[in-house]
Amino acid sequence: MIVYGPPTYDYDIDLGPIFVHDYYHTYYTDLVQELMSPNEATSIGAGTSDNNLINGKNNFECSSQRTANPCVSDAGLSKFFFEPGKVHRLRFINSGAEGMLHISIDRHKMIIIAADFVPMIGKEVEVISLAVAQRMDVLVTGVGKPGDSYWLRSQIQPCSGALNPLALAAIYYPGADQTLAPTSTAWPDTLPPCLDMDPSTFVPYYSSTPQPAAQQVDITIAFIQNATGHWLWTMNGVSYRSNYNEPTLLLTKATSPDSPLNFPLEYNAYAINPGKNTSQFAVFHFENTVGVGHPMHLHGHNMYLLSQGHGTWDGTVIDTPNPPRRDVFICPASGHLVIAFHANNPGVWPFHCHIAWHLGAGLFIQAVEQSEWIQESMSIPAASYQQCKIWWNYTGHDVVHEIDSGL
Ligand SMILES: [Cu+2]
Repeated sequence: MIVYGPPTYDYDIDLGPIFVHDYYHTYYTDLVQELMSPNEATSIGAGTSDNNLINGKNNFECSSQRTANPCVSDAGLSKFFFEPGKVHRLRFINSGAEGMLHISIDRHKMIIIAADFVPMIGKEVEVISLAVAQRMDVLVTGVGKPGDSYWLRSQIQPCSGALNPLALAAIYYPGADQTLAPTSTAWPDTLPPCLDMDPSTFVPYYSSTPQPAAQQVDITIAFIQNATGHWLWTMNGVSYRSNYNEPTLLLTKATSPDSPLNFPLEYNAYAINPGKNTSQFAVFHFENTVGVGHPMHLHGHNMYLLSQGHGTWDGTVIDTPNPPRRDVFICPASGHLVIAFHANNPGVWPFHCHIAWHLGAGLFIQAVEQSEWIQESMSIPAASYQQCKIWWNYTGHDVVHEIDSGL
């Protein structure tokens, strides 16, 4: 789905969404069962992907399959078409499970104009970094001539195991022989692996600066073995586990505004109530004790980046107006992430790592934002209640097989 907002930069040709992602020939539930198992002592929750795709395609050598599945070798690559001298808009989406990507187009520079749908002041680069769940819109001028062809490259970063880390797609100019593979060479990739690009890359087009926060939540991320030896991710010592029968929003509604919110521990619920009429900004501060990074995604908001890097937070923040603002930032390996957000959107908002098996093994919290607003002035739509009733009825006579956190 493309949402057309007010245009910030002109372009000639919209090539539409381009899905880039790692790909596994094993089902999620089988992978997560294996990764959480007590036998996986050293996995830190990382699987090995079979392939890396661009708009659903990349060649694969079936003899390298680890499990016997129906398979066609060299099934083909995605193709894109550029016009000489025209400006093309490419809308990259990392819809993968784990792999962080570096993406580039041989001989063509890209101008970043949006990150996670937040319009940015145009920034020219040769390579972009895209973690799981991140999106980036770029403009590319057709510097080739008729008959030319070039590679579009998407490279899984070395923090993830990958049988085929490089995905290729072909870009053809008019008159090019589409039966021939391009022979172009890649830009040198000088971006550091498994990290967001430098914060100076992202200057939001519409300037906005967070006010001092009235509330700060500190969260420590860890990877532990529970009593049965299974591997779980924890946030402040608790691994998230969902209970579909008792939704957080309904529990919030059922609590009187005068009473404290009281959720089961495994809900990982944090009340965000920085005040209705005073400052309405809140801060989340993550310390990652594990040597693997996490693309942290907050629902319902664009976040302001305050600090991000290796090692523990020293308390300093990006103290410039209009800091980077988007909805996924990486919390680096053995590092920290500090973000601010405007707590003016009452609701129950997930804040989680977007790596599938980290989320599935509990790396998830819920921000219960402005609970008084929810209790006093929000109403639950009848259709939502109806869904709950159908679910309650179903679980009254059937057991739901749920081996992960439920997310
Ligand atoms: Cu993670």
